[in-house]
Amino acid sequence: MSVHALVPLPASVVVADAPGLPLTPATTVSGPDADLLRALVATRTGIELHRSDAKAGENSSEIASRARIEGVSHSTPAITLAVVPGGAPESYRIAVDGTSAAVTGADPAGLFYGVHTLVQLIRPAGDGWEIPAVVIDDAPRFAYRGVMLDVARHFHPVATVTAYIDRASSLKLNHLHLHLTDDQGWRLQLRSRPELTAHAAATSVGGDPGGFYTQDDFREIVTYAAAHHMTVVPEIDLPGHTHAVSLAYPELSEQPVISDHIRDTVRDFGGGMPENGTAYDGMAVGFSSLKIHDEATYAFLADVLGELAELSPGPYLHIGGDEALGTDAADYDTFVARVTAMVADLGKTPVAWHEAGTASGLAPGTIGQYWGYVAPTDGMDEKARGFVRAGGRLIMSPADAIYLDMKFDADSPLGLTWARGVTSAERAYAWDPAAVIEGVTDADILGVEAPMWTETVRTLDDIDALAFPRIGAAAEAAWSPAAGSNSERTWESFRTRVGALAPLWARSDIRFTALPGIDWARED
Ligand code: TNX
Repeated sequence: MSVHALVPLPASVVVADAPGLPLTPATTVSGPDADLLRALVATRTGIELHRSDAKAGENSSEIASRARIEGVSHSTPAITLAVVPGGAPESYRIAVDGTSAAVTGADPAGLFYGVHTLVQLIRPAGDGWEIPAVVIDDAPRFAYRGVMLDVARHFHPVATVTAYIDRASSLKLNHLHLHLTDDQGWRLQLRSRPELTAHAAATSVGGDPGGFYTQDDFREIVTYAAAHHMTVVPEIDLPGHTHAVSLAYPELSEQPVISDHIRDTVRDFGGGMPENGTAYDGMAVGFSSLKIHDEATYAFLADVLGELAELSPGPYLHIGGDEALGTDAADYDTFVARVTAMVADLGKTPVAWHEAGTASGLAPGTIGQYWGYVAPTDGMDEKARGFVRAGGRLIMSPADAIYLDMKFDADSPLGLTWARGVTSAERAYAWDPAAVIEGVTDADILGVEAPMWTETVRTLDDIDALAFPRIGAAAEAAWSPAAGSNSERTWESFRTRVGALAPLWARSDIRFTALPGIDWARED
């Protein structure tokens, strides 16, 4: 038997030629995350597992061994969950036989991932359900495994963000990068600068409604993410992508720089020309810039970044830096040096898009996010290497592979095509993070992130349609052993494994797109 519906592929799977564990209402579950597992099993199968409670004073490994013994001696199928410290961070082990399943995580995140793997293993057996007999040992390749959601081009309410956290965390992704500001809107309420959301949050692309997160909303997202072992990485995109700031603070903004690209975008996608002080609802990029030589800009950023650092418990603050086409190159360098230093002084690690890698004076240790192609063009690889030279590492987000906002089908109204046209599931899969930039190996790579820009994306259904199944390829690039190191780490295997997740996704209300090339499983 193959490794069934496992995505991302675990480091080691040994399938036994033996009966699996029957899943019935009599099957018991104990230990931390028992309620999570019960909820997921109910979604997948409709079965309400029986919770066997801990005895007074028992620790988790005592519960595990007692339940194992009880499970064997009574032949009552038993699932035990436990945290047993000692292994690699986020690692877990699953051992399933005909009477018991034990999931042990090296830490709470590892246990959480083990539970999700166990749920992926569930399959129909006769009239019921079972978990096949298997031993899995698993640990991540990269520490940073992310998704990005652009809440600026279209605002997405808290409920959409938490639903995306559910989805991403179930695939072992552990960072949620929120692109909180752009030309079209400022989406985070700040006490120090209330004018931002008062004047610059009302609309989205295409004249659609806008919105913003109150501080409580933002804290709710951070807390929900943490409960799913995800860290929020907030981004304030600077010094370009800042037209919205001109609605609240016109004195901080340069006049828009109108290039041929802007004229072409208006011709192809509609929308008006950007005009300072007026909400921008088009899709052009690269026309706006903050004033680089005005101290008021840095007073503004001290407030914004300072408050964001307070609100955000995670180690990273993303300062954007992409497509600052309206900012002179020398000014851009000055700005990047100054703002990455501000972030470092706040005790956070700055993250920036790869353009910033060329800036002399980049704060040491700044993380770069590469968004060029799998085969780099236009010196984007050299820009990315600048971060490594400055003592930082890279987050790999190759646009022609894992930009989830690229079209999956030329005829769908969803998505864009600038990154080498339609991105098939196979193209999303067939790349390796350490084979993109010459000289950049696993040690230089912090991880992998799949961005979702939302120019064309209005709803959770739109997000699902674009993200699924290609997000599975991104998760595998981030978590699984490198391509070539495992016989199942191939497109041929992935297309079967990811297709086998269709029933789980359907029952979880994930509106995935049944892309061609994948063996979609049916369960009637
Ligand atoms: C490029 S990738 C952008 C975004 C757009 C995106 C659309 C990057 C750092 N910037 O401003 O939304 O393309 O795919």
